[in-house]
Amino acid sequence: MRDWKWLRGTQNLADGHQIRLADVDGDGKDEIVHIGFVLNGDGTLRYSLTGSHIVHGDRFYVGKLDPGRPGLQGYGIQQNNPYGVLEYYYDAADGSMIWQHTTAPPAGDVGRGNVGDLDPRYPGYEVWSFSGIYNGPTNTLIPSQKDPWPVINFWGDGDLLSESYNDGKIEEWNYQTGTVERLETPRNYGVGSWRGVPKFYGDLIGDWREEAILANEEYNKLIIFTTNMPTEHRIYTLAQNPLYRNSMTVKGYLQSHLTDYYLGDGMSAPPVPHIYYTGMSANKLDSIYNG
Ligand SMILES: [Ca+2]
Ligand SMILES: [Ca+2]
Ligand SMILES: [Ca+2]
Ligand SMILES: [Ca+2]
Repeated sequence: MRDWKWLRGTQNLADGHQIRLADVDGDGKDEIVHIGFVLNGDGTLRYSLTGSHIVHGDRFYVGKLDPGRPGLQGYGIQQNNPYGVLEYYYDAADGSMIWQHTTAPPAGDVGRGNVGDLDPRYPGYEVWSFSGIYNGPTNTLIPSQKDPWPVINFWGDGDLLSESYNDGKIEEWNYQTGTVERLETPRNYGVGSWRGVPKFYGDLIGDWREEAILANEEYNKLIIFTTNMPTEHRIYTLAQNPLYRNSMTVKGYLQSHLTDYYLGDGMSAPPVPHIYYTGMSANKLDSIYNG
């Protein structure tokens, strides 16, 4: 049974190539998040970024980007923005802008952007497109010799800093040298998807590190890359996190899955998610995670 249907009508609201499902106000109910507007769970408009000069773009992210700020934060990039906006960073609960990077209009197509904890010297996630690597919470430009290509955030090694999955390679930006190092080359073993990303990726097996799914050349086998690196960090499997799980299910341009707690250097233990299997009590789940 359908509860509601949303019609754009004459509303000037920006969409992109993907939606996200996120509980932006932390009340336990998900909102429907587009690149330029958010609908409440009952189909009413929660906020629009049109007044902040946000139009269409190819990538946006909503997650816990700033451990020092309440709630969730968002970051997005813009395509041919008539106001010259290249990228922007905002409070996901109400859409208030925290910062924007602009150029003299008309701006070109930024095309790619990504978020992740690249640099432990700056608390919170870094965000980057083609304007350099910025620490999101402080809007600080971080010196870099070579930036990682802004595609897919990937947790694959043992530390809490993000790698990226780019063009069939798993790479990590080294904050001490300011350059990109390659950890593994999955494309040597199988076929990924359009634009150099895996067929699918996510934390499907075991702990919190992510798996990349490819196919063999004959397309009759799945090839799964999982980590062989030990870690001292113990986190419940990411697929049990509501925001991350929602991220894995949406279609469109494949974009990074994010958690609703801060997963990065200096993080504190994430709270147990308020979900449990049918027929299992919340206390039982709590004992599995914390017992
Ligand atoms: Ca909500
Ligand atoms: Ca950081
Ligand atoms: Ca790492
Ligand atoms: Ca895993």
